[in-house]
Amino acid sequence: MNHLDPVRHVRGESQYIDDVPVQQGTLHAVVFESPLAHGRLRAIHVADALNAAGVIRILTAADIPGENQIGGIVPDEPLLAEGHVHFRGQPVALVLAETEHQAQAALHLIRVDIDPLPIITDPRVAAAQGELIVPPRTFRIGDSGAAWSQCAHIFEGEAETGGQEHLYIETQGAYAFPTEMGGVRIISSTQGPTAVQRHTAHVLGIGMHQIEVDVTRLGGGFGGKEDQATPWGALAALGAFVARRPVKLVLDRMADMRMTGKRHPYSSDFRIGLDANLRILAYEATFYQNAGAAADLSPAVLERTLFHATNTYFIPNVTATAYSCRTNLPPNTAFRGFGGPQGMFVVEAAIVRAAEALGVAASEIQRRNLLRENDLFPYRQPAEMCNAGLAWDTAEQVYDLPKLRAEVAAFNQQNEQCKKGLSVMPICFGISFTKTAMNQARALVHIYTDGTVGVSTGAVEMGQGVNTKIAQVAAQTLGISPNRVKVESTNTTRVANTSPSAASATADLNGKATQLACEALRERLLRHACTEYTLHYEGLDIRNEQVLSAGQPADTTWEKLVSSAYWQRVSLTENAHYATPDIHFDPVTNQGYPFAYHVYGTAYTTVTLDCLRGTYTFDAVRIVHDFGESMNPAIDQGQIEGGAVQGIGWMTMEELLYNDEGRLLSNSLNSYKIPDLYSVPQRLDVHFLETPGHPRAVLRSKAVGEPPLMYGIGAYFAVREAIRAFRPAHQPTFSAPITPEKVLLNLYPALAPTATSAVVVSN
Ligand code: LUZ
Ligand code: MOS
Repeated sequence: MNHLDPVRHVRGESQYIDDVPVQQGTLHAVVFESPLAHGRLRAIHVADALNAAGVIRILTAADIPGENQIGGIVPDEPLLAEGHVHFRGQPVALVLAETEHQAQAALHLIRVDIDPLPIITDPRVAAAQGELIVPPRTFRIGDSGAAWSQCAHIFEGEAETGGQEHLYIETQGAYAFPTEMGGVRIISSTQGPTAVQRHTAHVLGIGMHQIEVDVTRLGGGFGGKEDQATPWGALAALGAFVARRPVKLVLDRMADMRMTGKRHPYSSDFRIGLDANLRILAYEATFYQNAGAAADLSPAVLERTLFHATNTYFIPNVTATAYSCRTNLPPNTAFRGFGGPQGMFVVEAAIVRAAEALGVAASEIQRRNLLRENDLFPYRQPAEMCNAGLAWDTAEQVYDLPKLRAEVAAFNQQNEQCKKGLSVMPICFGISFTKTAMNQARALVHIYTDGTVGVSTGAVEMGQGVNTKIAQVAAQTLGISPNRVKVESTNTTRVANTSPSAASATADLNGKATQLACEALRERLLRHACTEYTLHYEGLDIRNEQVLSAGQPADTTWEKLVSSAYWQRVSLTENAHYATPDIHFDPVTNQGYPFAYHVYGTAYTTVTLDCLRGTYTFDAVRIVHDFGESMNPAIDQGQIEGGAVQGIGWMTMEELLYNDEGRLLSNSLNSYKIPDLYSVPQRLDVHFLETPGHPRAVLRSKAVGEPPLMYGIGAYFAVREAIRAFRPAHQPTFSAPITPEKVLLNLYPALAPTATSAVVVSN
């Protein structure tokens, strides 16, 4: 089945927030941002701006009727700054005007008095000063301290990964409408409609039942709208609540880049110990997460870093500790992989450090330490239905690793100015929200009297194709054509208390709920058929909209059956609840069984490096991926391709830069480079690993959202290999992204800037 949306997308018919017809009386909102990264907020002067043409109101923290608080895990984030400012771009005031242009013009007339305070942008500096968001966490198995004495080889080092801008094509935004009895209806570009509802109710000081949030689709989310759609929804709602007029708030691209958080940069230390046979005996890692100025989702991201600290390897003695460090940057947030990629980069760096020092291929160490069936992760869940070895072996066979290696070696022999590099990147990713309670979903299914079907769930469509999958589940379970099924907007009034569409788990959770609802309806209709047409329940079925009795067409069709059920007053509506079975996790002991299952895979990345210019081209990324029994291979392959390229961008060209004043320098697409047609791999192969899938995955079709991003980590190590082909004795520091500039500095260290030639960036 094709993805339902792309035809509408390319025709421009799909509706995003900015396409919603503007209602008469709508006010346009823009946000006044803190011009400083840290300080005491003494006064906000709005009188001049209030006199500007078209300006209706300017709202500050003092206008908030409820509590000025939108923190999720930790209540440390005001909706509008009060008393202090903690990052540049922090919302301070909301201007409401008749037109967006008038609102923008008024921004320049607002002045604030701020007494500057010291600014921290570096997570290690924050940790040294005790600026932690939550107490540090440690995952431990075995006794790494005692294991060092048994190691034949021990290596240590540091590894850094940068942030990443989500760059969803649709920027953040919301459109809020006052409703009767003091409520608000919000159209929001959010992955988490319930989060917008809950926080808005809290800010307005009213019940959640007074707030309705509706989401048709997003133009991309990638984690950036899991928590951080909330401020814009709440601000628009605040405007609508106070002014009693509709309020539209859509960030322009540069405002979005300045004001919103991104993937967390990490700075980490590692120590790895191996025996004489290259088995990893011990691993210690310390992670410093740059959380930004408020907790947001950082503690959960930090936890997932620890869950994935050993990637797809079995290591018997592990101590991994993580610090969530408060800095004066916008609060960093969920981004595809959710801390997992940052943890996996460090263990891969440790393996590469060992391999380079020992003069063996990194893949030799990787292969010998792959997880096997029932090996324990440091959090004590066993690797069950473990496909790590199968994915590795299949890649070797399908893509002929020895031949690829020989080609790279031959090329490097024959070329001096260009060098090739090849990396192997095996991955393992746990599927479920690590907070067990979030692994629940509901589906509300209506069958209409003409036999068409409406399905509502908590799943948000953001391009990933979840609506198509839900329509498939409903159609397959009911025995009807997907053309009869409509997946409705995600709406908090129809389906309540939803988890965000996140953690790769959306299709599993909402698809399973849809399946349960449709199974109940199907059974009810078949029971009705028994009495209505005097048939035996055993052997009754619906296939292709035909009722079958013991395999033979009965004298009724789907349409007739539905209609007769209605006239016999049989309910054609079902609401089902699904909660992932078997999972649990204790955040005190850091042990349990947190994941429904794991997804595995292996990627080979080949790069050609121009050693004169420092530029590189990815020749090929060759992937073997564990889809289970894919229910939609076209959508799933698209997720793998997109994820891999997004990961390559993070590891190579996407360089997020803040200066010491906490000002974003890479603040537009002029200065922040993402993969385009010219920089994607020339060839991207995806091989479907043949496995029976997993019973906790919807229709045994495994989650595909986040795991492929981590194939992109291979891009970093492929470029590093190519650098070392040019300068064999050189061991670059582990610092991603490995931009062409960093490549050049590694190829020609004499080019490195001295203190006196430091780059000056003007305002
Ligand atoms: N969001 C969340 C996530 O709240 N919990 C998670 O475990 C998670 N994992 C991946 C992506 N988003
Ligand atoms: Mo996400 S990083 O699954 O919102």
